Amino acid sequence: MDKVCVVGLGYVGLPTASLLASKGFKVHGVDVNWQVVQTINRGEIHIHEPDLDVLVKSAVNSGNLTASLEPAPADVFILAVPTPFTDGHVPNISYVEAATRAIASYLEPGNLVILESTSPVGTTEKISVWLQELRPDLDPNSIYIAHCPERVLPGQILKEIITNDRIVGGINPASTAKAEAFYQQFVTGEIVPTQARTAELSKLAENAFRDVNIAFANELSLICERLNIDVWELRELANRHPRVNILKPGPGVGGHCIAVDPWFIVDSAPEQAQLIRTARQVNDSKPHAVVSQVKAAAADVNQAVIACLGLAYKADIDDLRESPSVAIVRELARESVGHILVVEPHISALPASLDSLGSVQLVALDVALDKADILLLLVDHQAFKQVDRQKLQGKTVIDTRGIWR
Ligand code: SAJ
Repeated sequence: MDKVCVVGLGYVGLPTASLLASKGFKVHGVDVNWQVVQTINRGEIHIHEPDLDVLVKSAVNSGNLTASLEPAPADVFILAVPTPFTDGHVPNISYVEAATRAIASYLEPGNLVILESTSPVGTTEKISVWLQELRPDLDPNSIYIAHCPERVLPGQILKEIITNDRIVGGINPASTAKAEAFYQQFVTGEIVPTQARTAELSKLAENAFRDVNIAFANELSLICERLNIDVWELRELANRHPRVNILKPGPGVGGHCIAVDPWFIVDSAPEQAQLIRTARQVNDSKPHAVVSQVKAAAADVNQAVIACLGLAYKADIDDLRESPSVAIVRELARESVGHILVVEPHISALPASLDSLGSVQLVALDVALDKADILLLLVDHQAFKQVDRQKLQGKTVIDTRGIWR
């Protein structure tokens, strides 16, 4: 079986590495963070994802998964590093470049390099150019390079890595074929060949599609508030049409994908990407609209105690990245809107950005329900869905997820 080197052991790299190891591949994982490397080598994990702990433990115990700061020779190199954006929403592919530099000296003729990170159009071709500069001794046709964007949904990663269809786009037909053959060994979904640039835009388009549709729902929620109409009832009614499927409004769009990737399209085609840009702006403005709602409610109460339920960017996960809930709590605290309590069952300490404010307190759900004048529901966690509705009596409830109707 192929030897695989996975660079970047985060939400995509670690599940991929441990899954491959469990299928019998010899996998060497690489991360720039020494603590992450040590944790994995102990058979433990540094991120929360259902069943990942068991998989990593058995992968490490079997001897098929090792981790270190440095790459090692392999047949297949998978790059799964972050691709954030810088100020002004410009994509930052410096981690992809650093990962390419890190593996360059280990490459041998016949190796396959796969970029799984969500990337702006043209990034896979750049890897080819960088490698030609770094390894002039290698015949460029002897190294196969392809983009196979990850499409897994946090919370269901281990299932979706296997069952999702995969798009595989090489920088040339030989690279596409080689990457197809690799994924065929462990993916049960269909593997669909294309070119690298099309694969890159396809992934970006998927997340932009979702963002635009959520923006529509969020805009409707603002329209409904203005017209004093219940957006959740409206959505249910409209969705009875056989060709209408309005997504759910919420406090804004979070996570490291949907709130980020559409900007990569805007950056590469700014004049054409009007709707995609506007959708981003609509979704980014939603947290402020929620803060305004809370301020209006708090104005009627003396020294209001505001309980904010949920910090994660979506239900039943511990991931706070780009979370609109964190932004809302921060804005409420900075503007001293009231005394702020936070409930987040998936974390044991506040993130530094909230802790440093000094005025935000992490409390248990019961305490929040007991003390709050205003209950601000930000995440539809299971624990919040089960709240006894009697406990909401006499409080001002702002339910951004529509779970307590
Ligand atoms: N959200 C709403 N209303 C909805 C659906 C979602 O407000 O009706 C919000 C969520 O609360 C959250 C954000 O949108 O804040 C994003 O959540 P999500 O579940 O839509 O997506 P992610 O970011 O967890 O994962 C997405 C997925 N992409 C698509 O569904 C097109 C996943 O398949 C990708 O692999 C992932 O991005 C990624 O890594 O790119």
